[in-house]
Amino acid sequence: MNRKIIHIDMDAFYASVEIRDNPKLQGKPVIVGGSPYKRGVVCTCSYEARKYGIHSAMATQIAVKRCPNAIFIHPRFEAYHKASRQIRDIFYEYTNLVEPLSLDEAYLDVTTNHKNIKSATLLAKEILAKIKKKTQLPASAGVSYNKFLAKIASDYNKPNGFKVIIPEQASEFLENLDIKKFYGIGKKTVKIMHQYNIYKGKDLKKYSRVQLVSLFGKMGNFYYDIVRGIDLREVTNKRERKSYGKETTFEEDILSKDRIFTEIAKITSLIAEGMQKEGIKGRTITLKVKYYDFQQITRSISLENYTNSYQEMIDAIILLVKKTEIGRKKVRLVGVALSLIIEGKLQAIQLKLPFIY
Ligand code: TTP
Ligand code: MG
Repeated sequence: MNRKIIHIDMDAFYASVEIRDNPKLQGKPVIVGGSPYKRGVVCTCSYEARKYGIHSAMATQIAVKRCPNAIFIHPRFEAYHKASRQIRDIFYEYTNLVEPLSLDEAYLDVTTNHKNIKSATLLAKEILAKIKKKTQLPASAGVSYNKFLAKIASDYNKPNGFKVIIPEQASEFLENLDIKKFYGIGKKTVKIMHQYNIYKGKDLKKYSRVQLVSLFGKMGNFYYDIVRGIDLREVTNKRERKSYGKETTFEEDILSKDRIFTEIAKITSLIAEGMQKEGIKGRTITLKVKYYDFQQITRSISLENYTNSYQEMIDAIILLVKKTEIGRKKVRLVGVALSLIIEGKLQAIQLKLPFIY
């Protein structure tokens, strides 16, 4: 059965967040990274800055030479993390099979999805619109039947890109694609391929599996497959997640048991909500308390069953609070975490569905 994979990648991510938060930067060459006068590097830059040949990981001293008018901004990671969480929350509205590759990109397997929508094109468009509405940030999407093609598709028309590659188009698309654009073929390999007259997919296709393995080792197998549109890697949400938790540091130290409990309840409710969205459950609940004098304690309890229910968590936490000095000693921080995490039941793929775009 053909899968339906969407790859979403935010455009000029850090720079777009900066431009959104300071509209005066709109249309200008914006560089997020180190200072242009020190030995720093470019994290990313706006598409306007890219016209000057500036790119990620370039020394800022070179960037400023290429574009003296560029506006340099120090990264604000908190803002990027916030946007990243927002887009992930949107992804989980559609499927549990979300595989983030970094803060700004993820694969989604929407073969079956929470909306019961068959068209992956429609879903991808809806996701892009939601991202725009929620974050006011630009993103690109690629839709295809495997990860490799979905990733290439999302990169194809950036920024604000959208591309679908259906199975019938894959062969021709890949034959005409520049080898440099093949995700997974690094710069050094491209150089070697050029020496063997491999510039496009169709040139790569002339080499047998045995030849490619003898040239590139194990990776030769991968190259042989991807140029034929074969990539069986699954979208996996099985990140090794050991715990799921949140904590709050109070603006001032608090003595009141009620006030502290209200904060604990808030955190717990966010944890329950987050875990339910991701379809994960935990069995051990830990309460962390840091007192005004920075003394820190943790109290844990293991439940009989795995849970992501707010009520079950809070019932256990009430017992844990009794084992602390909350109410008797001022508190500066509280945290709650669930560990022994398991994935919830992944949606079973039931039917042999036609590949509808
Ligand atoms: P990318 O998705 O590679 O780049 P981008 O989102 O800035 O631009 P686009 O996808 O439109 O080509 O990386 C996402 C963010 O990760 C990027 O905004 C900044 C950060 N990053 C670095 O800090 N250093 C790097 O070398 C790279 C590649 C990215
Ligand atoms: Mg990006």
